[in-house]
Amino acid sequence: TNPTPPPSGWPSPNGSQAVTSTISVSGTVDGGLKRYYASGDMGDGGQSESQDPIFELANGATLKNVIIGSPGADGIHCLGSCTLQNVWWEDVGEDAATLLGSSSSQVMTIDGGGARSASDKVFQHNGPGTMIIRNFQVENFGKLYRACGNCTNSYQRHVQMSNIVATSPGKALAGINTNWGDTARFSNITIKNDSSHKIVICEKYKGVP
Ligand code: ADA
Ligand code: CA
Ligand code: CA
Ligand code: CA
Repeated sequence: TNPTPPPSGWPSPNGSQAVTSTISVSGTVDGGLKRYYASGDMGDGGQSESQDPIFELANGATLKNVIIGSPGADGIHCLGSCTLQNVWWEDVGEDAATLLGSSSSQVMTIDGGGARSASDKVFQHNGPGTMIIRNFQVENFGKLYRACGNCTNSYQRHVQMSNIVATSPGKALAGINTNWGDTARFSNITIKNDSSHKIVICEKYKGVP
């Protein structure tokens, strides 16, 4: 096969919009590469777990061409299957995006875009199902993906990553709970500027409900 290389270079925003309450998305929404950032009491983008998402996607929704600025609060939530296409996080907040929902057949697809400055997690998988991350770049991060280690539903979760460029500093591409049957698949992974080999591909955890 001849994989599509991930996009390189960060987009410059077409203007900025302060978001003071979560924007609900259903169907397909094109953000026009505007920068959206949290304002008011949404959250400061630190590590507090009580922050609001900037966007919340209904099952079946697609959000494309969006830049999440700073503060990023709790990023983007998906309530079921969803697609994030060409979405960029300039300074990841508590995390960048979360898959919630309750169907084992749901799929969240992140295609294109990138994330930087994530103190901890970028993509957080709390519901069951599969997260697909492709054509994506990440730099200065904790984990690119984490299957929830303490969610009360001990779901099986799956992740597939392809065409990823991860630039140091970073800790791990994926963290999964092998006791719950989680799986992770990787293809075409490029690690950059990591001469002391600190970035781990997959960390295996024991999930505790
Ligand atoms: C942490 C926390 C989880 C969940 C998650 C999230 O991993 O332990 O319970 O809150 O963050 O959704 O951000
Ligand atoms: Ca969290
Ligand atoms: Ca950050
Ligand atoms: Ca979160």
